[in-house]
Amino acid sequence: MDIVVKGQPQFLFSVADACSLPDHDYNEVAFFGASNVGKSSIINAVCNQKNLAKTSKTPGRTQLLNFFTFPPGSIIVDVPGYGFADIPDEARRHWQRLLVGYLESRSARLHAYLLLDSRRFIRPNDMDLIRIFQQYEISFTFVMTKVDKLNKTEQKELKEKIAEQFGNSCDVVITSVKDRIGIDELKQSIYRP
Ligand SMILES: Nc1nc2c(ncn2[C@@H]2O[C@H](COP(=O)(O)OP(=O)(O)OP(=O)(O)O)[C@@H](O)[C@H]2O)c(=O)[nH]1
Ligand SMILES: [Mg+2]
Repeated sequence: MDIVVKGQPQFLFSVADACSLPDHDYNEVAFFGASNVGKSSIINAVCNQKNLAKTSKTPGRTQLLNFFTFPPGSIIVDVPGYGFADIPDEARRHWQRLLVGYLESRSARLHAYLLLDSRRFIRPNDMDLIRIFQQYEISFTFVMTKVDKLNKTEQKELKEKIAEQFGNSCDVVITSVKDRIGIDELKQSIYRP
């Protein structure tokens, strides 16, 4: 399949299983995180569009990888959220197969953004994913979301908390889509993952 990345960011296609993953020569970055953490919202923010990636108040419904162009040279992937309490077992297994298949096929070239809710910090599901990233040697950046819900002191403590747990060398961007904090920084890092 020929993928052309130019003009404005646009939706490309959705992929439901790892064997239908497209091949291409662009940088690929993917947004991971718990349901409702703000993945689709942040993709819309970096793309400067309101409804490119679908956002919702009912988490955990879609189990598709959604691909978008991010001109001049990147592809963005919106990965289905995890950790939604009522998800049926079959859907959970499907998600795991999709995720592992995706990471296996992309391991050498992918940069991941792991979104964490600033109020909740790292949870067991996030830790599981970090281990999978490490297993496949996927480089990743922590993206703290919805920081508008914290006061300034709490915002400062966030970086320290992450550094305490993962060392100073890890990559962290603190963001709020609502107050447009950290969005340009994130955008720049997508150009140069
Ligand atoms: N206050 C605040 N709310 C936000 C922010 N970003 C997203 N939200 C809200 O959080 C909710 C979930 O956002 P989504 O972008 O749909 O989250 P998601 O991670 O894509 O969720 P799933 O696709 O279900 O996994 C929506 O109601 C958003 O409006 C933010 O920076 N600040
Ligand atoms: Mg979403």
